Amino acid sequence: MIEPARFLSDLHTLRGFGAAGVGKGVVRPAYSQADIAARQWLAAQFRDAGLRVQMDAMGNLFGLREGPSLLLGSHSDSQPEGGWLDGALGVVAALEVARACNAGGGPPVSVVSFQDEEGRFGVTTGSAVWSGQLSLEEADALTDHAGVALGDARAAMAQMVTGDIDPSRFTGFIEMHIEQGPTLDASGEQIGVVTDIVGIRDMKITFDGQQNHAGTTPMALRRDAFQAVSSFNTLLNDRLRNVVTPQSVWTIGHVSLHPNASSIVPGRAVFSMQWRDADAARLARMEEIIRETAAEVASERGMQLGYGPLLGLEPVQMDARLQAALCRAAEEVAPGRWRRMPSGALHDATNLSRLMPVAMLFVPSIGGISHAFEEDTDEKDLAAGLDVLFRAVNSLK
Ligand code: HGY
Ligand code: MN
Ligand code: MN
Repeated sequence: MIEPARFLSDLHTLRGFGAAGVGKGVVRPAYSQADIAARQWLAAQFRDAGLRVQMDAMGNLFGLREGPSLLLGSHSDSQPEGGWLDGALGVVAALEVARACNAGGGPPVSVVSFQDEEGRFGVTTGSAVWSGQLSLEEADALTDHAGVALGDARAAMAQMVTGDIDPSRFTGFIEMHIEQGPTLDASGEQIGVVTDIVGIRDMKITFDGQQNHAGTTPMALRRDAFQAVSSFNTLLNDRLRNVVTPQSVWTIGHVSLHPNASSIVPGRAVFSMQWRDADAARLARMEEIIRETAAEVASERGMQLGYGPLLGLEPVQMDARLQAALCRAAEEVAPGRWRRMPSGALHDATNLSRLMPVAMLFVPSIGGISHAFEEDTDEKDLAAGLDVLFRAVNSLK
């Protein structure tokens, strides 16, 4: 049987790798010392659960049952400032269910923690490579905001790598996760069964103007890269309004100004442009508007315009049979207190849907907060989610 106390204790132990900030915050980006230490600890737990530990070249960590098995898991890397549950919950719940199934004669369950789901280098990078969406060579060339290449970063984990893991050994994938939004918390419900996951596009945009003296350069003569970003943002918000729905989102989350000094007109701005929607055609229309607006601002303000690679994932549907198993289990554990819902956050399940049937379940996020140190979930809800996962897995025998 599952042991909720052991599961919660493991979650708190995992939080200890990279614990930071207020509340239960975590700083554990992909390939950092904290991430490597966490994966070493997870590998030991997988081994103790009777699983065979394997890691591929990207750093995706598996605990394998022999023969065909159902794969459960998520990721254990974090955002630059993250919470203790985003990803970690799905990995530790998978470990607990695998332990219970192995010890109690349940169905064969394997466990995974994917690498760089949080996109230090890309978008769900580890599972994108494992699923064949991205080659290892392409991934190695991706750089983080500090200019470090993934190929160099992953060398820090090389001693743990054992080799490739063949996806065809798995019969399906279920990922448990926090909702990371306000829906379940606001409605007082305990479980969300995911119907589909939105699509995403992400690229870096560069405006190159002219670095100059902030005291002597007349306003009319400036080619100020920050002013270009500011104008782009205002125009874009206005123009996207005609094509988006209330569920469409776009974010400029990282801006790097050069040389970033009070008395220098910034000559260069590099910023992240990310947008998400459930409809691939709308994602494409948003891209057109983004590129048109950037080109217009560049020409009006005398900027050179550059784009990084366009990264993205398509919107995907969850598997009907696995979803039905989760719905039945949710009704047993939380009668009348669960719902079907889409996911506005990205997950490794998107990439795995190319390889096998996938499904996801959510538990509430207090105040709808995630990708922040304040991220949290009531431990009763964490335990309820674990119970739903365990029951669903057993019903799939
Ligand atoms: O950004 C996301 O949706 C995910 O947490 N990586
Ligand atoms: Mn996550
Ligand atoms: Mn996340």
